[in-house]
Amino acid sequence: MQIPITPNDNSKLHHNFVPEIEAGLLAQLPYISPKFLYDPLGSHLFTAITLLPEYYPTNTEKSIFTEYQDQITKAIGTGGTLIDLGAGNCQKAESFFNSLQPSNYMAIDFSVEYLEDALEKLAGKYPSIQMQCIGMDFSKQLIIPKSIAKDRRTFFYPGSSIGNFLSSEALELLRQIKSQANDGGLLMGVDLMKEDSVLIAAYDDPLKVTAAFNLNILRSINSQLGSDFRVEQFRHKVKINRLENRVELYLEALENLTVAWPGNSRTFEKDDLIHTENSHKYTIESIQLLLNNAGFKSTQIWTDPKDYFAVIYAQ
Ligand code: AVJ
Repeated sequence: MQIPITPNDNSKLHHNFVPEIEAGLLAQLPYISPKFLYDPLGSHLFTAITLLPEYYPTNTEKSIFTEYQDQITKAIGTGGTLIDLGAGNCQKAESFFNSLQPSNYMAIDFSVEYLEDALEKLAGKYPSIQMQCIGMDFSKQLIIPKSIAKDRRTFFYPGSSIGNFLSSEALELLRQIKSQANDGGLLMGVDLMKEDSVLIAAYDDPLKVTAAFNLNILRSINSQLGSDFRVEQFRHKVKINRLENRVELYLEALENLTVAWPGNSRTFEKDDLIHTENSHKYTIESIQLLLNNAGFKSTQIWTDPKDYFAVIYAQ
């Protein structure tokens, strides 16, 4: 059987991330971009996070998708191209295939190896949908290749991944989505601000899956940079930043240490922090304002009974 995946010249990332990683490690307040969390092991650890009962975003979003599937489908309409931003294992998009019946499905992710496996399985299951996958770091710029159908595009951005961005970056990404949607729109999941105890349980879970996910970024960096980070010299740390409306993830040095890589090194003292992720939490008002500023004219919003999470269709 022929599997209708159209390989794309862009389907592999050839980008050199060394300068970007180095700049973060040498900064006064060191940081690593959260996109490096998603190496092959990290992608699997993230999938494990989504299965944790404490990690409410995934199960709450799913319950909203299920409860309001008809309304969501009606808002979007059938056919057209479905563009999945951060597709991962493509499961969320698949749950809309039967109702939305897209003609084309384009899966985009930073972690392309994981994506290719997922898409190959999917293509066999839905022979009537044209499928493409592409490895892209759309945190820098979102460019839909010319080869992708010019018809109505629905961008699918679930899971509140928008939360990784500062509001200026989120605004820029949403503008780029709006300008490439043609007369389509954006179906997005957004995590809402809530009490500390729920956030802490979700980001510092008792099984320590999130700790493993966060610590694995050091191995991911070792393979990108050729550095010699030792995972056992760090611990996972979570802070709630109420001023900036976000959960912050860090790796804290457990002892004084030096990390070296070709051409450079960095010394850390005990208790020094490496910032690895921001997960911004919105209110209905703040996300609506952001979408309006990005050029979206109308929004439809669905939430769960506890107002933990919102699903939004914006046009
Ligand atoms: C994939 C960015 C939405 O912020 O909740 C989960 C990543 N980090 N646990 C989030 C994450 C720690 C997740 N996003």
